[in-house]
Amino acid sequence: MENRKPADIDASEITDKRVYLNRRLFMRGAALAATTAATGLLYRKLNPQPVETTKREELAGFAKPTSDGFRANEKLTPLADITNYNNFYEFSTDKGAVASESKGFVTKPWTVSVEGLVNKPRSFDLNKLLSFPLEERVYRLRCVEGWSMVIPWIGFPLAKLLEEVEPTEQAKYVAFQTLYDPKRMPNQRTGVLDWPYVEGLRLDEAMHPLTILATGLYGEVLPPQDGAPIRLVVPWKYGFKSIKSIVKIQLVAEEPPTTWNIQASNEYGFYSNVNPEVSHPRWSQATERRIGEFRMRETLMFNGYSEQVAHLYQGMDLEQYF
Ligand SMILES: Nc1nc2c(c(=O)[nH]1)N[C@H]1C(S)=C(S)[C@@H](COP(=O)(O)O)O[C@H]1N2
Ligand SMILES: [Mo]
Repeated sequence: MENRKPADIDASEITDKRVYLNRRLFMRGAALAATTAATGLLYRKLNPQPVETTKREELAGFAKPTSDGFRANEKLTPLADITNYNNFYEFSTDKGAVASESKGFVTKPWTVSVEGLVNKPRSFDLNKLLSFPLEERVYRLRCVEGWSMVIPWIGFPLAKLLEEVEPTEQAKYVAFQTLYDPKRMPNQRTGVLDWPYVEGLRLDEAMHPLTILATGLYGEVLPPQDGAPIRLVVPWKYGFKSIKSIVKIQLVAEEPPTTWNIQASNEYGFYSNVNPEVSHPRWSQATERRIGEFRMRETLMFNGYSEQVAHLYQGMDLEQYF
């Protein structure tokens, strides 16, 4: 694939591989595929005004930070690590085995039903979801177990989807649900968690511009192990809030139940904001190890997104609401 000219790439192949990405991102993918100067020139001739200017190499080393927090100024975690060190209990509790256990996970057809306290409840076909304008966001992901990654997600703000269904005045929280289908998610045959996996956000957290629904990463469609075809990403919260393979989103009036809180309520609270000052009962949350590094890093309040999100929790006791 890398050595072929864009003209050699079969149209159906492109549709299949890139169907999740909007034109802007697809163009960048095509540009990256053109490795020689000659094909690069041909590409530029055929496409005189490419909008996307970020090259993968730039992203990997020198992603410039943005004041809105959309782009972290840190080296990206290699794709191989992002796709081979996963938490996704529906497939395996072994982080190294999720990739192989989820291989071939069928995500077509797929619908996400958005319902509850809304004026316009609606089922969104995956194609409709993929037609939302996609953006690339480089976010830190901090797992509650103490490791972290820096991931170039592709997705759209959750707020865009919620605006379409018009939450009513009564809606105060958003509840999310993963697919329940033990035939396709074999580890759901075990009782390791209460299925389906569920998560929740307060409505203002859900509407925050940093909160996205991701459909891709590293310029490619989201691989099964990372939550295909659509998963939540809330960069200032511990990784487990980022629920994968979502099929249902409900607007509700009361704080909804969440999987890890059901599992161990003294260890995992509803908010689960990254907070180096509040320890997990069995370990400190003050430091983390970036995957691929050996040294420990200091964990930052709200995972480094204080400037953007601290106001959401003003006046709240974060030890009580952990
Ligand atoms: N449905 C579902 N979503 C899930 C999980 C899971 O087991 N099931 N694990 C969570 C945890 S604990 C983390 S740290 C992140 C990991 O995301 P990643 O594998 O893409 O890095 O996914 C979260 N989302
Ligand atoms: Mo996690």
